[in-house]
Amino acid sequence: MALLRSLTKLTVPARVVPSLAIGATRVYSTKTKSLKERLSEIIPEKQAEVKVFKKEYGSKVLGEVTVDQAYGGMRGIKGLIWEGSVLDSEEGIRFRGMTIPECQKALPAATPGGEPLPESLFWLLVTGEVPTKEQVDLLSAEWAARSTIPQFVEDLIDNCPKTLHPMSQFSIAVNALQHDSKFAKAYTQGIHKSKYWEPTYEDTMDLIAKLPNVAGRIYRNVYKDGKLPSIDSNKDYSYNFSKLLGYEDNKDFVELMRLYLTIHSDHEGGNVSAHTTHLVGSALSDPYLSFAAGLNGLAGPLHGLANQEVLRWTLKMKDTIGSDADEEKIKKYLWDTLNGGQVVPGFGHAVLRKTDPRYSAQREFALKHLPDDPLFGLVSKLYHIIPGVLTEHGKTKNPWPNVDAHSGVLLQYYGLTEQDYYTVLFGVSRALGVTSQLIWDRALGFPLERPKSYSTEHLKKMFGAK
Ligand code: CMX
Repeated sequence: MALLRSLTKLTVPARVVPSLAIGATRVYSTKTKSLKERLSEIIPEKQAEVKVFKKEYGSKVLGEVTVDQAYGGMRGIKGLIWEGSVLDSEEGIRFRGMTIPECQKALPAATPGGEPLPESLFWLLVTGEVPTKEQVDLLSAEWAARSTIPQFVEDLIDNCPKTLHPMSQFSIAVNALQHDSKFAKAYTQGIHKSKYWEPTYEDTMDLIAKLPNVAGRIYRNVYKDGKLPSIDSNKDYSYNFSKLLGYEDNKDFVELMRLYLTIHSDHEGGNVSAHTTHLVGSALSDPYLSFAAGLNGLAGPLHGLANQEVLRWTLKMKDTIGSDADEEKIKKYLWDTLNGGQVVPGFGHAVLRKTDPRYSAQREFALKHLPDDPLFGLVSKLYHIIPGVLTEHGKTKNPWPNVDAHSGVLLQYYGLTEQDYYTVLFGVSRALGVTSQLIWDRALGFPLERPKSYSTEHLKKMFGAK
């Protein structure tokens, strides 16, 4: 506690970025505070901004909804607010207005010119501001100080059978952490709704801080001897997570983890994990319950589980047709997958219509650190073959690779070959994005989410169909 108290006193200058939600460029005070202090200043400003915006533009129309969209997974329906990031179908993701390469340039890194620290991305997502290195260090120390998990959660994880999928174990453990939810406690004690964001923030900070210990424990139990080192309070989040996984001595792996945790964090609000977390949170379920629900969505093969499926599919292909198979053999293997009624994992996207910049960022990393890795060579070859085959197949609206097409090859290069575990890494990162929005959901007083549904019979009557 003494450490936390002294941390919140530190002050250093902050820089400025555009506030994307409403589109205005906002100049904030240069006097620096802790994240919570800074947030306490920004929230009333944002509340006022949204109030004025809604008053003037509240009745404007965002779009219409067709019957096809109602049957088609609500694709393209504009009905959500998400402050941290906006996805453009051609350009890809922007975090608070910044592209991935812009983040790589502007966000503080552990070493000059290195990958951004995910702590800095979290600060950006929550505040809309690029933090200084001192602010980021403050956050690293605060997360390390909050990282311990209760004994009963450790026991719960230890009692899971090794055969239970790591994502199921992850979800169980996050639900169990809810035992100490400050939001749930404050709600029971009758907290005023104007103050909801504060215990939400506290839960968010605790939750993120504890994830490496949860995820690390699952990894050590399922694949290793169950013994876990302790977190180093002088190190950053990614170093500590790498340490818990057993990779802290490989500085390139730690850098990969920094990049990985940064780019998988947020992808606007409509994807399954983000939308689920937001939806469950709208019932005032606390951040643990909300995020656990999001994790269950991330565990689906059309979403986050695709990262394990990609490596599995690629290695199976390699075993079946050989690592030096020519283009014709690869194409035949692809057609066999498609004709077997299966998807080619790692390709396609519900919104994107070009190569995912998160894929490109990982490809850049591979070109820098593992240019001669044979599996990277195969992944590069597939990048040139799969889009053509998917286009010829004629179904997918986007034949280009998504984030999941590249992460496995990087992880296996450094020895993290346990594919079933890959979605857990995605989940740790996704917490940064979805919980920063939960803070804003409560700060902006978003209500219970409740869209309207119809039965087919009702729709048919509505349009006079037979
Ligand atoms: N391989 C084969 N068929 C594909 C395909 C792929 N990679 N991507 C899309 N299609 C098919 C769809 O299954 C659909 O077929 P039906 O008409 O028979 O139902 C058709 O093409 C149209 O789909 P779409 O509108 O282009 O794509 P959706 O928005 O419905 O789905 C996604 C998007 C990601 C689920 C889909 O592209 C897919 O299944 N990709 C493979 C799995 C994957 O990589 N998921 C990870 C996405 C990123 C993430 O969330 O982590």
